[in-house]
Parts: sequence; structure tokens; C-alpha cells
Amino acid sequence: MKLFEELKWRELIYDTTSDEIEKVLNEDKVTFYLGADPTANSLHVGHLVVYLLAKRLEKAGHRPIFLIGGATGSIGDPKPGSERQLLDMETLMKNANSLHKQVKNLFNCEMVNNYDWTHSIDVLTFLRTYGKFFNVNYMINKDTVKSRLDTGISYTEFSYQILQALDFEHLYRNYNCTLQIGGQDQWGNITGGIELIRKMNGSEAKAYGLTAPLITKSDGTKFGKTAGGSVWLDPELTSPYAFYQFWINTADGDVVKRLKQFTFLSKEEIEALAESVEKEPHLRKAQKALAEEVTTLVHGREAYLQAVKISEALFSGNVLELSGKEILMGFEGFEQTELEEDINLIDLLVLSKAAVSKREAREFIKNGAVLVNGENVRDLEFVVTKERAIDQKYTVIRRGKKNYYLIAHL
Ligand code: 383
Repeated sequence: MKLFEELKWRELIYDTTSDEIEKVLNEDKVTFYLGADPTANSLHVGHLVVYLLAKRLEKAGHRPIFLIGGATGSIGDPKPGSERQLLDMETLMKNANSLHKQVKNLFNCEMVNNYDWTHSIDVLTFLRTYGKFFNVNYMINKDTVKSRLDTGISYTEFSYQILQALDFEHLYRNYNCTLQIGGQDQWGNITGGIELIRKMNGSEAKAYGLTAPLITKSDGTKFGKTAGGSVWLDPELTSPYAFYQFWINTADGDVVKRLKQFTFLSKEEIEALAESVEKEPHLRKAQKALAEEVTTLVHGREAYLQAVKISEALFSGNVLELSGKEILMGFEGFEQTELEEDINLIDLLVLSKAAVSKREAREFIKNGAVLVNGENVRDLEFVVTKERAIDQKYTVIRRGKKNYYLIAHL
């Protein structure tokens, strides 16, 4: 399958600025770029599909440039609804550093920062040299601006598209970069750049844009969010275990599309997994493959294996196999019951809300429904001690098949 056809099959193309792009991507080697603003200190899974698209182009022999928006980030791409809070320069620099590291981890590419060519443009040059190329009628018709005309948009955010257009023109001239990719929300900014390239370099100048679709879920809820918030790529913000769980929990109706868009598995491999979703959905082979591929890609093999280990231990109840750190990862977002002293199991079941009353707690224990650190306890006198805790820190209570309670010994 040729590259363009593959991208279409993977549902990675939302729009292109010209049909020529198919030939260019299949037959030439181009330099392309993708930009991100350092408005947060980590990328999240919502960003990932475009980065993986960049990786696919790179694997096919095209040359990627990754642009960090030190300048654009200090303005903020207008978003629907309301004006953004300006970030201070120190935060922007810190975020830019984290972003840099994350992207370097994902793929090998040249990095540029638009602060380098933007910060020294003085206001008269901006207005006289660049401003003249932009038509306000055209600018206010871009979706991002149009959606804000009622609620209001500052001149600062209105100017954002000019800065992004300058970037494309700068990279076109200095790096022979002829393609910009981004999510579908970037359409207006990308086409603005192409217009500017043509105005400054002649109408024959060849420059293209390609956008990837927004990832949607079949149940209509937003992709990339869980009860715990956004799913970040930074392991300090979302542990590899929680990351793995996010992908494992993909609905049957979404999983094949995710495999196409988020993994490098071949068409044949994905088709076999699609068949498995049809014929033996209970095995969840497609979800397991998806979680394995994406977790390994973002966090590495070891973190993936650890996530599987935590999942299996929590599923079987054998929590003694886990270290304190792994327990914490497995229970991220869970309420913890803190204990200053050793305590009778009956009291602990009530305290941790595993049982509503002491009477119920006794019933649970007598019926063999309670595991303490993986061990079935039927002794009504059993005392939970710090000494027997995992790493002398955590006791894990399981009631029934699925209900877990985390106890932290202080
Ligand atoms: C800035 C200067 C450029 C080129 C791009 C930019 C950033 C761009 C933007 N991108 C988003 C971001 O930074 O705001 N104006 O969070 C997101 N991207 C990518 C993709 C996406 C977009 O980083 O659709 C999702 O991830 O394009 O929202 O010269």
C-alpha cells in the first residue's frame, strides 16, 4: 500500500489543501513541520495522533521538523468560548523544556522554536512588512476567530494566525519545508501560512497542508479524559499503569479505529484483531494489543510490563507480588484510609467503608469474602498491622471479586 492510501485507510486524513499532496507524499521526499505551544507541561493522548502521523511520514522517508511555539504560546491560539489567560515567560520556558523532552522521546526530528525569529520583529516591521499581506475580512472568517466574534476576542489572540503564518513562511524559505501538518483545528492557521508563502514567494510556490481528524468516541463523550482528568504522556502526571488502563478500557466499537490511528501494526494484523472483536470479544485481544503498542511506544517496554503485572495482580488478588510503588500506581485516584495504629479487621472494614456496619463486616469475614494483602482471612480477631504491610506501608483489602480498599500505615 502506498503511503497516502495507507493514511486514508488509517483514517488519518481529515483534509488536504491540494490533491497534489498524494503524489508528493508517495513520490517525493519532503520536509514537513508540526507545531505545539508550550501552554501545558505535558502532551496528552489527544495530541498523540498527530505526532504519530508525523512519525509515519518520517518512517516513509520524509523529514520532520518539530516547532515549539515559544512565541505563539505567549499569545495563545484562540479557543472557542473565551480568551486565554496569558502565561508568564518562566512557565512557558519550563513547559517548552518538558515538551522538548517528550517529543525527543517519541521521534527523531529537528527542533526549532518560533521565539527565535519572532521576538525581534519590531511593531513597525510587523505592521508594514507582514500586516500588509493579511486581509482582515479573510482573517475574521477563520473558524477560530468567527466563533469568538460574539463573545469577543482581543487583538492579541486575533493576531495569532499571523504568527503561525510567519512560521510556515520562515521554514519554507530557510528549511525548504513545504508541508505543515496538524489537527483539524489547525486548518485556518495552516492555510494562512500557505497564502503568505505564495504572496511573498510567488503564486507558483509549492506548499501544502494536511490535517488529521479530531478523535471521537462512539458514545459521544470526549476522547482522552477519564474520571481522573486528562490522560497525559508524562509518567509523573499519568502513571504508565493508568495510561495502560485507559487504552485497555477502549470500547469494542472504537478499538479497531484506535489500532489504525495509534499503532504501527500492519493492515493484516489489525484485520485479524478486528475479526477477534467480532468473534470473541470477551478475549479483548484488540484492546490488549492496543494498550501494549501505545504504552510501549510512549513509556517503553519495561513500563508496559509493569503495567501488565499490576493489572494481573489486582485482577487475581495476588497483591503481595507488588512493591509499594506499584501498589500506589495501581490505586491512583482511589481514596486511601490512613492508619496511625494497628487495628482490628472488623473495625478497619467499617473505617474504610468496605462494610456499612460491624455486623456486615463480620458476615463478610465469615463468608470468606475478605482478602488482606491477597490472603483470605476468616478469623474475626484478625489484626491489621503495619509490620505485615507491604513495604511496611500499604495494606490492600479486597472484598468480593472487585472491591478494593487501600490502607496506608502512617
Ligand atoms: C504554533 C505555531 C506554529 C504551528 C503550530 C503551532 C501550535 C498550534 C496549536 N496546536 C495545538 C497545541 O499546541 O495550538 N497553533 O496544543 C495542538 N497541536 C497538535 C495538533 C492539534 C492541536 O499540538 O490538533 C492537537 O495536537 O495540531 O490542537 O507555527
